[in-house]
Amino acid sequence: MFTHLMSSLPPFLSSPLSSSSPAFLLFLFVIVAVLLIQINRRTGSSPAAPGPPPARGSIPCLPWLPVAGSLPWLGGGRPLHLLFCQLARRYGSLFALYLGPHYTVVVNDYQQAKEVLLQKGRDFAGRPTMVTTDLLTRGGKDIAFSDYSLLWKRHRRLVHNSFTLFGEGSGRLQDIVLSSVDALCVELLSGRKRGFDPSPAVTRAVTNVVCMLVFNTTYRHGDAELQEVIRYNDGIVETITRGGLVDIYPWMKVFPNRALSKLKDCIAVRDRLLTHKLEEHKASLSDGEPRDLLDALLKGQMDGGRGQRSSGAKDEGITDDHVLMTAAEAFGAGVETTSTTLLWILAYLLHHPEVQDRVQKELDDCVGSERPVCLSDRSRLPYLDCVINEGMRIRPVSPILIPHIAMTHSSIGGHSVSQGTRVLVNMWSIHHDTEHWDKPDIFNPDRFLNDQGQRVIPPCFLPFGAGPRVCVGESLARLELFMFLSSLLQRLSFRLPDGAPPPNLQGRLGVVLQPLPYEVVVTPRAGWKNSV
Ligand code: STR
Repeated sequence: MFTHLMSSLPPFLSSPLSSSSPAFLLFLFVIVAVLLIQINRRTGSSPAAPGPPPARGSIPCLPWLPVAGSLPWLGGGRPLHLLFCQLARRYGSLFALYLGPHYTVVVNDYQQAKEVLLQKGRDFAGRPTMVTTDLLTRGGKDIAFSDYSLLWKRHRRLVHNSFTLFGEGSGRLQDIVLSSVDALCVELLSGRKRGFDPSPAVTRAVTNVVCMLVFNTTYRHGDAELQEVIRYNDGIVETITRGGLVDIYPWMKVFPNRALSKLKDCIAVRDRLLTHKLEEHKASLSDGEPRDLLDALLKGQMDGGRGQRSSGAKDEGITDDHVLMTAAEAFGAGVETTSTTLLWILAYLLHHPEVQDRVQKELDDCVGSERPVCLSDRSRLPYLDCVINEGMRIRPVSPILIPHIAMTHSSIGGHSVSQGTRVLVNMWSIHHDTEHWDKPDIFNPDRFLNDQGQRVIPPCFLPFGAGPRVCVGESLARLELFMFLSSLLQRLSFRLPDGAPPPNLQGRLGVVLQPLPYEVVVTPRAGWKNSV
């Protein structure tokens, strides 16, 4: 890491000491160490910070070095969620470590997660400042990464209200998904008969749905603007790995950094495109129904602005920047999470053809092949819902959620936690806890059904998080997953290419937990009357 760093140091740092000399390395190390110790003192985050009663216990904390934090003790290489599970077995379900300079408490157990997210949700609703997400969100003008504040709450409410316009009651999302599923089926059926990677087609279809929802644009296959959107989005996903280097070591941003410049380039492309859409929307905004999320946000911004002005705090309202960042985030989150979840579920269906058969039987019995599935069929398709839930349990797209920050002095499980401490909730370990789940590593959708065949949702199933920071797009995401999966399985069957091994289920942890690429063979189902 340091060799790479040295080779890219700016000229003013490489003189008078040669950038490759050991003396320079030592000099750099000492400067950084001193700085970090200072920062750490100022934030006052000591591992066993004595707190007011009743919380006086100290959380077991891994050793740390001023620069590398606890990382040298962690046995590198493993994805963080799995590493945390391993550490939880050694140190207990609640432990602390230094991620770089940041004292971080990790929660691995349902009761403690409930405390952090729900019972003391307000205490822990803060977000840390991170280099990459600050760039991505213009310093926290979004929902997911911005710190807790009154403005954030108002902004979040606006986004929530705008989302409900497209949810359950409106039928809008249903029509949008149905229109893009046709094209997806055609594309999947034209794939190589010997097997192909379904990921580009699925991502394209989901991107199309989200474009329609956010700025009311549909793209034809191969459209240049759609390609550009997919390219910049991929670039952001690739360079914004949560817990990645720059976010652990904020000082690294002063060095030339290829990932950071790529991220900046992608953000510039995104901003150009979205600003154009925003201007178009402003120019054509009418009093009627909002055409899309951007319209809804603009209308809400105007209403909210009025309320704001009357309370006297004029410049603290929801600005154009907020609207833009919300649209960008709804877009990024909508694409990444839904496409990844669909690809995980497909991967598991290839491992369990009997589950696919059972979903298709349920669809045949309840919907048939004469008409498309619609949202109102959902209550009659319990098994399909269970398959979606089991997919999100066994491979949550966000296995350690987004980091939380203690906004005040508080406690978890009787242990004191001082203000400013980072808190990570390891949802992976909660979703794989043998105390709550029978054979958690097995894909078994039936665990979401009771003896009478009705759906049950165990309380420790929290793929969208919970509390004040719960995913604001949860119900849209569930609707979209239902519409996509039901429509696909009604029309098509998925199987492994002859002789191919089933998909690797380990996954790769970046900003979301993605399946590794795999191949499928897609065939049309007999009886499906559509043109596909
Ligand atoms: C994906 C790429 C992009 O263009 C924009 C975003 C911003 C929102 C992010 C999203 C990302 C990845 C998935 C996130 C989402 C906010 C909530 C969601 C992190 C980086 C999850 O928590 C899974």
